[in-house]
Amino acid sequence: MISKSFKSYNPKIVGSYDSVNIIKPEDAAVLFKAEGHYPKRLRVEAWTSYRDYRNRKYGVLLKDGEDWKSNRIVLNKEVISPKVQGNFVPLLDEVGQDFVARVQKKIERTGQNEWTTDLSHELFKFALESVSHVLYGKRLGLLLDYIDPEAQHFIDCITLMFKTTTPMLYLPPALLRHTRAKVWKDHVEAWDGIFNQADRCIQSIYRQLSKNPDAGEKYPGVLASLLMLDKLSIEDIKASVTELMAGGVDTTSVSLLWTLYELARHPDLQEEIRAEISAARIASKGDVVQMLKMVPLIKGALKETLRLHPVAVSLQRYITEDIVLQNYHIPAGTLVQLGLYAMGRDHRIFPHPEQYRPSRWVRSQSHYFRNLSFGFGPRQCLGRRIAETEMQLFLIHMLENFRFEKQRQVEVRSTFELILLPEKPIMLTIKPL
Ligand code: HEM
Ligand code: 2DC
Repeated sequence: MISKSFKSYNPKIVGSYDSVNIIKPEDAAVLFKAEGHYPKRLRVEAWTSYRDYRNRKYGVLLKDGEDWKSNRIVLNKEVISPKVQGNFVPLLDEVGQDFVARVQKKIERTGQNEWTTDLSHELFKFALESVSHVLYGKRLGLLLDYIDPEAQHFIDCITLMFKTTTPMLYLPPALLRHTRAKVWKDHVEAWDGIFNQADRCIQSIYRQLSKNPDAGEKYPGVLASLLMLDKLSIEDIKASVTELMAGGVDTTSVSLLWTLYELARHPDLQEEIRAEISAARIASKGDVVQMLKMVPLIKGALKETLRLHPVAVSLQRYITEDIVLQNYHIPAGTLVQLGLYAMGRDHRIFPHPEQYRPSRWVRSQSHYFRNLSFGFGPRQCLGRRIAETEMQLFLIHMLENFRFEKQRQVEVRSTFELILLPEKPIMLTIKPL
């Protein structure tokens, strides 16, 4: 018998919305069974308002309903289906190797056989170089000494875009726009910078393809594949490719920084993972796709990083049917939020949650609705395959070449700038092996 009932009054008060909040895997399972055929999450009004204001199409991130579904099905085949991983691996492997060479050069320049630094800016460039190589099949040259100022501007715009989104979660963008608030102006400038740079990249591939349409043997990248497939309108392709390019920078770079931070704090674990990598390197005999199937600890480390330092503080869905959670009756249409950060640190769900233990994902305990960092189901992260492959290859190359250390055992916490970021710079010492 159900004793309690949750009612959504939806009072339309500025700066507030009703939601039911959960953290348990069992509740997550009930939630995702009730997400319907067109799963819908909390709408980020700042993002839709910008597109409405500039008359730009929504990409898959912001679309809903049948329009979302039909676009997403086409994109899935090119971006997240298991068969495309083989195409991405050589592209991402090359960027990973170049990053190692760049770090080696930096170490040489210090003259001290080590380099102590806040790697975040280098990681932003690495992430943009990686996602661009996959999307466009071309290098931007961000790991060279002198880089295109436009590309650096793009990186700065993404950070500003996330930062200015946060206040607009609570104040309606329409209001801020009409009162000419600075946060709205900055937000518009940030998206303008993002769209201009993405437009330039997309135009250049489009022109190249119309001049020379017969495809060679080489994988041409996601954008060219979508254009040749001819299943989505050019405007739809542009909108989603822009979102993929923008979504591919801060997310993976920050996760990699957190991973290096955790490995610097756990030297024994670092050694253990290095041993796994060298065994996999030998056993796979130069086949990198094979090699990625032999590194469970690396994969566990990335899951562990995202458990303690998730990019998204929560997942959300509007449920499409009535459900029961914790003996509460929740009516269809209610917004339900799953607190990812809270779940990752709850001792009832993850024993000794404060410990960074990649092996917990390899053996022991149940993983039932616990691995949710990229979301769940048909609406999960579209960039997941790119992100995972990029991060795994990065860690493989970096751990094959360097040791990571930290000065003092200071705890770095997270701060919310739409995505979760380290609250202060993380200083690492990098030494050649
Ligand atoms: C959506 C996490 C990297 C593009 C999402 C969602 C999460 C997430 C939690 C919402 C999923 C849901 O509601 O179920 C992450 C994490 C990343 C990452 C943890 C890396 C560590 C990326 C990358 C890209 C990307 C590299 C682009 C290449 C997107 C897009 C969506 C999305 C386009 C919206 C998908 C849709 O609405 O259909 N991501 N993401 N993400 N992400 Fe990621
Ligand atoms: C932020 O209360 C907190 O992957 C809000 O790559 C609820 C919310 C809604 C949507 C979430 C957002 C949070 C965090 C950032 C996410 C976003 C959906 C996609 C986005 C999780 C949890 C992200 C970072 C995308 C961004 C792509 C964009 C730059 C084009």
